[in-house]
Amino acid sequence: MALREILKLPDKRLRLVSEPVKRIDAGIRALVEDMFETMYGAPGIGLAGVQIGVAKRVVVMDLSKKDDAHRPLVFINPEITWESKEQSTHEEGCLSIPEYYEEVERPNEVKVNYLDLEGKTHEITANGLFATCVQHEIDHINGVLFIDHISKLKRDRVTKKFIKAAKAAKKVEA
Ligand code: K1U
Ligand code: ZN
Repeated sequence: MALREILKLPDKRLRLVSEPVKRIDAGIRALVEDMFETMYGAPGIGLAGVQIGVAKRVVVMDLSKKDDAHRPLVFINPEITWESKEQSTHEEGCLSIPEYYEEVERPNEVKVNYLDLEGKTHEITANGLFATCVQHEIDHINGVLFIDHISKLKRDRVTKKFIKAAKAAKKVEA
């Protein structure tokens, strides 16, 4: 298991469209372990492979409450098969855009088809925080960030802030 670096805005690799997983092998199982260690370490409630630089359609999540037992969830090749017409708004954050939170409107309920680590197909219905988080993570594997769902003014403002921070960090490195 390894704690991996989480890519931050404006890293262009966050805009890659991830490739489907063809075979669930030891490499995928090791990737999932690293993703859980990285997500719990951050801490966060979800993580997509692309956020640690692995553009494969793998997502992990854990929506359990702080002092409760972990409830790890793995989604391989997840696909939204249905979304409700009804929309709802929730505040979102992103480990690739640390300390920035904004309200995002999305379908209230979605059905998601995916494979588990054994290669078995599942279809789940998600609502509330589960629906918000799974849509946020599926966006990641399609190269979409939650700031793409907010106003251009807000998106430009946060993007500029992160470009400036990345330049300052590069200067310190040099
Ligand atoms: O994909 C990511 O960047 C992870 C992100 C998931 C997410 C959060 C909220 C709404 C939609 C998607 C995060 O986990 S941000 C951190 C966070 O929400 C959190 C951190 C510690 C405790 C509880 C929540
Ligand atoms: Zn995110």
